[in-house]
Amino acid sequence: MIILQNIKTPQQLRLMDATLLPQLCDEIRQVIIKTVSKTGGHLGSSLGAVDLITALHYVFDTPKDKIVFDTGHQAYAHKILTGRLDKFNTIRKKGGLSGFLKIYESEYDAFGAGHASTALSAALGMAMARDQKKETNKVVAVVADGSMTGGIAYEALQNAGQLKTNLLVILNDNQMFISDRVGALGTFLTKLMTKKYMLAAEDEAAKLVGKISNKAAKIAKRAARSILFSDALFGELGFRYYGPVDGNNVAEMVNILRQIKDVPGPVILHTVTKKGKGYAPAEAKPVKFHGLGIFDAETGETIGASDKITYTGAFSRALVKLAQEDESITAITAAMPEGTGLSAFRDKFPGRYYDVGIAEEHAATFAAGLATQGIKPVVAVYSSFAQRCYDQIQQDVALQNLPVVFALDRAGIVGEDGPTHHGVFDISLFRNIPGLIIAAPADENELQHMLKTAFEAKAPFILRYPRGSGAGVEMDKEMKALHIGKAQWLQKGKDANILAIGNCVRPALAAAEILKENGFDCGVANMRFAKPLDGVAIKEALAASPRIITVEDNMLAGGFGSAVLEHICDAGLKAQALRLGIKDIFVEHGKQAELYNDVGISPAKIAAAISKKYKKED
Ligand SMILES: Cc1ncc(C[n+]2csc(CCOP(=O)(O)OP(=O)(O)O)c2C)c(N)n1
Repeated sequence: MIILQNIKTPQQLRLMDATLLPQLCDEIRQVIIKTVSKTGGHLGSSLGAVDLITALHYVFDTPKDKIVFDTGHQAYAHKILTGRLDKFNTIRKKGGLSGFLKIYESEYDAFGAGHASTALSAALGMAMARDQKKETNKVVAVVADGSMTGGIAYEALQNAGQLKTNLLVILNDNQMFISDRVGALGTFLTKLMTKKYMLAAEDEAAKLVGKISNKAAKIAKRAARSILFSDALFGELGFRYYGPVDGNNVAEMVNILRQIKDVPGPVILHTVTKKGKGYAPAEAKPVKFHGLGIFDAETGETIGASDKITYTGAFSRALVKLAQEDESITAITAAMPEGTGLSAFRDKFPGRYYDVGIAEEHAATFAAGLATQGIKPVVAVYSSFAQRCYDQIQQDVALQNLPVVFALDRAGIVGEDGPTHHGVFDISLFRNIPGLIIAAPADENELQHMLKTAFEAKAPFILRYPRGSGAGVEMDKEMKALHIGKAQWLQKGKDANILAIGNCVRPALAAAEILKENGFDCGVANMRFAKPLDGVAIKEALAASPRIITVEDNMLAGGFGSAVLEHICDAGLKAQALRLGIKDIFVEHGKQAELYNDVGISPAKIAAAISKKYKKED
């Protein structure tokens, strides 16, 4: 770290001799590899963007000039170059740096993100604010090819074409999403990359005037490009297109950025980079190294992976099994075949599998369309990304009572990815939709039965389950459909009863054990369904004791506990109630278990809350 240790700010970077930039980029890469091997994180995208980010901070006057990173998972070099090198080893740890960008973490983080495809809109807003205030700073959006598949990116593009303000969009094309690239946009970008004759034509144009002056040559180059690409997609949308250029060549990036920095109006610079650049294991296996846990930096081997089946794995297996028996079952992912466990389905049933790109809203309505024709679609999506499709689920699916299954993985607190990724809103968000069923399994075995239930329900169905290992329970050989809206009593208590849902059932049981040791007889019901609720079980709980406790890994506002209270009120029942779940805060990042403990959903914390509320009243 000969050079990097002396760079505390981008201002210092800009004083450096440009010839040293390649070495600086190497040093940044070494820091990223070493750190992420110990913390886990988004490695491949960040390594690929090092040179591009270094060139941006070298050429632009940050933080006055604004750089908006889409999603933010590729921006580790940005953190390192903007005064956070010393804290970089805390990344993704509780109290440490976020794995994404946050406007309250640094003045250099112009805009926070975590969900894809927002950079163009945010950057355009900043550019228009600048114009309104008659300021002169530059605004740059850095968007990768995957994030360009999200609908909001096009909404922004067409708006930018209309507004015609100065805005530079770096389209960072690494030809990969998390998984292999999908979609027609990718084909279009590849076409641009392979149109070598365009570059040849540009050189010809430059040669014609090259001897006259450098400036003239540059203008000729630009003219050649804008003519050659004038009929391309971006040109039609009002953008001037430059590229493709080698985004992993920092010297070339500095040159081109200097050339186009002052070009007026909306500009797209198409950079081509390699995911995992500079780290052989990540270059060889870009899917594995997109985002991963700790690993051996020497070999790239993962360390300490659990051999218990995950909820995702249980879903994946159950789905393949069910699809073997029913060929109308069809699976849809929004660019996450590995994360959602659909890759096994894809490999087995390629004709019934769709990866629609980072387009959750489209995925939902596309599934609705399939369902109108008798297909049984399952949309496998992370809970947090499903937030994007409230309208589609409400209007296109539920209002028409179409039997689409939404498998919401990563429901609850997810851990290190933090507040952009916690799936703690879905019960509140979707519970108000008439006719929609919301189920949550207490373990991986129940998950497989619920998936069968979902396909047989003939109604819109949300199945939500958490990130990580299952409980390690035995898996039944046969899947059976459950009674929709029926809870399961695990034990009934005389002193109080916990009504728990999904991932909270086991901590609730453990809490009841702790209370029992203190002579407090607490029952537990696995409620299974947040909608429809089991009114009979609620009545039974209140018959045993007026004291009930609801436990959920969702926001308390409008969540499962609220549903129980609504039922109690509407049914004219009387109860003393305690609701445990996530209070009115955004949960930060950290280890899943420590965050659950922080929000009060751990056996000890649940037991303590119950003791506090009810024991004193005795
Ligand atoms: C709305 C939304 N859906 C899904 C994701 C999960 N996700 C994170 S990065 C990524 C791939 C992004 O691909 P690209 O923009 O090409 O960036 P790269 O990782 O290749 O650098 C996906 C699907 C997300 N962050 N946001």
